[in-house]
Amino acid sequence: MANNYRKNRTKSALLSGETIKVPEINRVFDPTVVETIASVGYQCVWIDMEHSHADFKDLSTLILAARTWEIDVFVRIPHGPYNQVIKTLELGASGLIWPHCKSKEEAEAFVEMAKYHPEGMRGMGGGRDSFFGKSEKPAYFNIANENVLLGVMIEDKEGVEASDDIASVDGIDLLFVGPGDLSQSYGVHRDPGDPISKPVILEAFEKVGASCKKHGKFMGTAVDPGESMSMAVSRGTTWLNCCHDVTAITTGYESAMQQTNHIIENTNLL
Ligand code: 3PY
Ligand code: MG
Repeated sequence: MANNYRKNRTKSALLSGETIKVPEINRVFDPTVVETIASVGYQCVWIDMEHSHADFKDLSTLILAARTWEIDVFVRIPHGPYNQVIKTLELGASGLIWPHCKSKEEAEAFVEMAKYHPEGMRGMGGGRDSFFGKSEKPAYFNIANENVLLGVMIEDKEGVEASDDIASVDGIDLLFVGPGDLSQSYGVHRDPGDPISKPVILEAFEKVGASCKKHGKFMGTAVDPGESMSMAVSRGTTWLNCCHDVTAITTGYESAMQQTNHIIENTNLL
């Protein structure tokens, strides 16, 4: 049974040098959104439980939908207690993103909660990811530890200052720069179209990038396709949150309205 553990394809792709495009679901928690995302070729999806109203029932349904298309689910969990970590993993998430990480100790505590012994002390449950407890032990513990992807968000001055120490923590795979909160932390206005262009943010970004490089960790960020994305890619970012549900829906509906208006205004009646 343990050998049937669902492999984390996104983590393997990152390890083999690929750059991952990550669509976010932040507000519309319907399995159809997951299926639509998978149908256009994304290999994973990010579900936000930090800012959103999604609950664990929503998450369970979304993960099932993702499994029908064999895509990975990464969940940005609330900056909160241990139970949020293990419940999300037991539902079958391929990885977790911990917001507002400010220190090495915090990153270590996160790994401790999310990995089984000997890498951590994750609690023993009997969820979907362990075939409801029927997986073979200890093989399952090793496979779960190896497959889970753990990311921490660097989105505060303190996190940038500690980025070298944070990146040195075993078990952390990804340092993800959140340009919105980071701008706030540095007291600069976030330009929505170009959020990492401000010199102080770019400098912070480069510092985090250097820490990732030094410790062999992946770097991620969330920017719409544009100048900031080019800056991020040129500095070694291989995890790109590039779109979210509300933007995709808005853009699609807006564009259809504009095109329809154009046709109405430019078509002569026969
Ligand atoms: C931020 O920019 O603060 C984020 O959290 C992006 O996901
Ligand atoms: Mg943030």
